[in-house]
Amino acid sequence: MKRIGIFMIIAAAALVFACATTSGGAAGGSPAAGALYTTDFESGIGDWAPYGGSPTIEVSTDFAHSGTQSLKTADREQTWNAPALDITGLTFNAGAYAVTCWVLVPKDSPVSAVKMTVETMVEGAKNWVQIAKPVEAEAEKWVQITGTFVRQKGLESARLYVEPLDPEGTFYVDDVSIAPAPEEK
Ligand SMILES: [Ca+2]
Repeated sequence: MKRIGIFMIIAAAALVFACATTSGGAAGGSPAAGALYTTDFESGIGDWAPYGGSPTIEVSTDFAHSGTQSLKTADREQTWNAPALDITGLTFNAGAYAVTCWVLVPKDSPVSAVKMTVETMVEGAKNWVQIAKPVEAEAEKWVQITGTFVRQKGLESARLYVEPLDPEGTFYVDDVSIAPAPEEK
């Protein structure tokens, strides 16, 4: 009886320690509060798909900004051969959205700079809106890209993509976040 009591105390203490460790780790790496969408590509590719032609996109352990995985894009032939995410449903309400991601370019890649673009459809007309200025790439160093997407009236669809300025070259994306933002004046 006594032995069981001691065992239960040890088990309870271990459980408390495990919970404390887990919540502490999550708090340390959590994205901006109130984010509508985040991914760190640790659980897979999610809803990301190739944009424009057929670049290869896949979760990779070559480089990671968080955890051990990021999204690799290769086999590109045009600047817009990129990884894309349909954000039509995420930006349901009118307003502005802060979008951020991290990008890494490997040493042998010709990618010099990367920006973010949203393909929009408004009343049947397709448009391509640059939502983040190009950020210069540095070999094997993560750089952050930040921008603001303003949802227009009559928006029918929106697809976010991470777009290099160069038509060829492999690059990696990690830690994408979309959150409501005050409109830029
Ligand atoms: Ca990651």
